[in-house]
Amino acid sequence: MRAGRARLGYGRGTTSVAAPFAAPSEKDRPEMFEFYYAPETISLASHIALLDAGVEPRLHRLDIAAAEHQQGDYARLNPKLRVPTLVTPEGGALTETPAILAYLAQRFPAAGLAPRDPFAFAKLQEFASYVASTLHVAHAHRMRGHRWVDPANAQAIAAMQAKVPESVGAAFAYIEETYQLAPFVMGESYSFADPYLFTVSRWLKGDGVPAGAAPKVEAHRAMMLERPNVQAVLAAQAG
Ligand SMILES: N[C@@H](CCC(=O)N[C@@H](CS)C(=O)NCC(=O)O)C(=O)O
Repeated sequence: MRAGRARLGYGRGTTSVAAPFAAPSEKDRPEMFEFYYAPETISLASHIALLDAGVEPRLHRLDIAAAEHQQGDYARLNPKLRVPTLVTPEGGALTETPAILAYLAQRFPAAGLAPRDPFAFAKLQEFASYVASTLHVAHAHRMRGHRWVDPANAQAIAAMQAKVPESVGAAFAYIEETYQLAPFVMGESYSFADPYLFTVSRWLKGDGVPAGAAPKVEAHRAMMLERPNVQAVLAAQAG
């Protein structure tokens, strides 16, 4: 793990009634966010939203191929053994992309990452929930079939992989038909749906979805690539 200056898990006990010291007062808390990510994963969405919110987190890069997310302090911080994890100045670790995105939108309302109207906010959550629970899960069947069947069952693993172009393609077809994507997912206003869609749309080719199957999504990805925060995050994650 690079950049290991974080006190991993430092927030876990500070809010506990059993903590041996008083939690810092609101004004004394450091405005430092710690962000744990791995390149080319879903953590890209939260990373972009952090910059959109004006937050420059202390970054912690994890090497998934080396299983760094399954070991040591990180495994204690996020026992689900996944990325991303955001450790907040409030003192707690936050996981699950939709939760991180909604938190940033509410913590930094001036960034305009979500509408304030409750129904419009719920529609945004509807999009994020669909991406997390349907699209992302369909995508995971390509590389992570062992989550659902015995990895020794090569036939079952291959059958799950073979279904990915269709299941991921169907999820993108639903998004293509349902959302405005003109220019942003929800229409004229940028929201946290945009970095989220940008991130998963980078998987289209690898998941075997035929080129041209989702032209609005492809145009959205090209538009997002022009945004300085997207470029900055891609450069930071590549470096
Ligand atoms: N529901 C979680 C999913 C997180 C997730 O599955 N992340 C993947 C990377 S895209 C991961 O950490 N994979 C590591 C592994 O499966 O060992 C979210 O939306 O944040």
